[in-house]
Amino acid sequence: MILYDYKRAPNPRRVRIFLAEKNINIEIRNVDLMNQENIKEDFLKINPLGTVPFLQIEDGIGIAESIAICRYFEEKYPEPALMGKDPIEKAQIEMWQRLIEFKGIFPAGEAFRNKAEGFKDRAVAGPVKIEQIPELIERGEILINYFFKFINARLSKSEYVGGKSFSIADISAYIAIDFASWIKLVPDESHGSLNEWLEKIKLRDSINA
Ligand SMILES: N[C@@H](CCC(=O)N[C@@H](CS)C(=O)NCC(=O)O)C(=O)O
Repeated sequence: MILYDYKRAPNPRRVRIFLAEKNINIEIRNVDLMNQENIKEDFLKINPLGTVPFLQIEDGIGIAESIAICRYFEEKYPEPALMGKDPIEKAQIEMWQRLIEFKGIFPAGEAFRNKAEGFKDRAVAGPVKIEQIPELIERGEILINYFFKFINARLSKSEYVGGKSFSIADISAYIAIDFASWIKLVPDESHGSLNEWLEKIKLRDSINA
């Protein structure tokens, strides 16, 4: 089994943190996104989407999408549970996880990829050439500022994003906030609960995975 990865990219990091939390060690292979190795023929034969993370389980069986990869490991190694234990917990964690992707990770990606010089014709991940649209930078930034408020409000009522315990929703929220910092957006002191939570999350060993 091989996990295709790129150390500096946000989505593969979600999977590495998830694996570290569960103490799972697997072979990891670097795909050099900066040199566009992900859209060269060799990698497209492995994952036609041209994205990482990608988990190759065996010949002909592979999984793209960070959360689908995490789901596979959660099913195989249920402890510690990072995607909920009972129907309510599972649904709530999934709800928060999805909200974080839509309201945090996607806008951060949109603002970053439409802004960064190095992504001129790569505004969307993968093999299709897409030009940058400068207006999307502002839209992404507005949405991220709203995301900070949204998640701060949640954390003023809940110890962790998904509920009473650490979960995939915290991993995704941490990654969304880190990704936003790439375009210099950070939650200021008005987001007290969010900043307290951030300090707590940074203490976890897995976070440096
Ligand atoms: N929704 C996918 C997103 C995967 C994705 O966009 N990965 C980025 C790295 S964070 C990538 O592979 N980029 C390739 C590119 O820039 O062409 C997931 O959660 O895994």
